[in-house]
Amino acid sequence: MKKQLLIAFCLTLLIAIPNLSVATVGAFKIKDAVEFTHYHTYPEIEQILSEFERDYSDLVRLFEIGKTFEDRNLYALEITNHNVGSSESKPAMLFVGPHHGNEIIGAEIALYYAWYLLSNYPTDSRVKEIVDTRTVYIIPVVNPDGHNLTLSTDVYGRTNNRPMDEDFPPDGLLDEDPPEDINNDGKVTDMRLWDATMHKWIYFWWEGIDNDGDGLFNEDWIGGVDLNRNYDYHWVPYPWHGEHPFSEPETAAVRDFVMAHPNIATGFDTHSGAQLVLYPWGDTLEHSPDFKTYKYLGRIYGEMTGYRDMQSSLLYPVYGGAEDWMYGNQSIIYFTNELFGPKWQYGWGSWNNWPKEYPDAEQPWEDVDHPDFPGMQVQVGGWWIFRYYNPPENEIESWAQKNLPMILSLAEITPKIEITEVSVKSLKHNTEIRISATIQNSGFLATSTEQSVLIGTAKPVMVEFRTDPQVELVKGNPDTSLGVLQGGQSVTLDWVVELDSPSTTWVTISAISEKGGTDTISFELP
Ligand SMILES: [Ca+2]
Ligand SMILES: [Ca+2]
Ligand SMILES: [Ca+2]
Ligand SMILES: [Ca+2]
Ligand SMILES: [Zn+2]
Repeated sequence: MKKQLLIAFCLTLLIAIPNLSVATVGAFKIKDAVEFTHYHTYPEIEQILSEFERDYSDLVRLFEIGKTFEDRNLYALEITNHNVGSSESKPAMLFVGPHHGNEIIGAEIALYYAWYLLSNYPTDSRVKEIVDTRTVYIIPVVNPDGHNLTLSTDVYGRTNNRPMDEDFPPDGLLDEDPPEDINNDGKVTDMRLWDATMHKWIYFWWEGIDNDGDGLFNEDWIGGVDLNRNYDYHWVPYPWHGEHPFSEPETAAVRDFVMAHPNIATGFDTHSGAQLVLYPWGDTLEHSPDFKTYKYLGRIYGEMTGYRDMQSSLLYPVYGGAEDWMYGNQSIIYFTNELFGPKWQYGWGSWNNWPKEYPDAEQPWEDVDHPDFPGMQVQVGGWWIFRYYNPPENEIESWAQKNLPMILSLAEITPKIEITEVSVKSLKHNTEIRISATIQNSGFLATSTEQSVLIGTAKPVMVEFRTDPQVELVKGNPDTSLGVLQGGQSVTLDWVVELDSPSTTWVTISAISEKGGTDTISFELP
């Protein structure tokens, strides 16, 4: 007669249901240390990052991940509670700040996100859950050289600062004619010249002089490689895309960091100049293999932010962009927000109406003495391009708050592997024991993207069963592949072990997922 249920125990872990409702974040706490009332210079950003590392040592590690062309440090901030599991054993979310140096609002939102997680950790259960069970990586600025150029000169520092001849045909001179702030009002705007014979204004896109005397104005700016065209996914060879994929130190640093952290399951990238939630593909109008997921999440994130959601390529095609590489190559569910600017709801025409929302986007025209046009009437004014990409300083915080629910959600929706239930039953004479374990993906996303399955890089969820080498495994495998686990899906596995005689031995069961993290349970038998 079999004795049944000699011992049985059951572990039921709390399954966190990802918060996908259109809810705002909780009440904001009194801020300490960081004020979001001005645009931080890169040295100030570096200072804040090191203060985070100093003040929150249990939760933060700061990595230097490379150097820019001008030798500035590039950083990745890691946030997770190291006391409840290593950062590598948890599913991760990646925040990527500005590739385009003029879109500096993205750097503020990076800081805001980090500050929000750290300062609210002790008191906010939602933040605590994220920081305990997920790893968040934040690269605050991909293009600090352009960020610095923009903040210090108001020249639109979109590209990186590697000198490049942008004349067509090339004139052999590098960066010889950037725009200048002729009237010293701190703003680089547009310029116009009065044509007395035709009785009309001749307009120039930018304020500046013809530095090299070639008859062209502002035709070769500082730098020239658009970092968001330098990734190795459907890269195409234009001069401003770099010499080859990852030719630039900034993108190479991002690549190396991402490839060294395969636990990254979701990502959020910042751009500006519109108000949009974008998702892959960027280079084609075709739908991606994960389109359904993107569309579903995009709608929710569009509601959360108030931005329009759409596939990236509907804005304009981007070849060699970060988004396509992160998703297409690294299998990260990756969104890009255009954080601030004319609402795309009205198409490109909305650029003309933007000064109605932000009057300083259009500056009054003002006479200047222009060295290239002596005795002629020249005015500077018109579009102040900075305001088409970045909100006034007193609105930085509100634009951060607008984006935060989506950013928090992206950390919460990762796959998450958990061993939710274990039972142990004695089958006969205390020597044959059956062990069952239920492995669940308690996250919203599947453990692999459809794209990674398609290109053959998807890693199956593996379950390892380990026990004393003396113990014979009579049923079940030491290593079991579960393939892909969809969000919420669970699988129960059985093993039967035979002991020589009733004795105590140990069992360790681990469930391992590249993007869903690792869970391990150890216990003793019988
Ligand atoms: Ca040139
Ligand atoms: Ca140039
Ligand atoms: Ca000016
Ligand atoms: Ca020139
Ligand atoms: Zn951009």
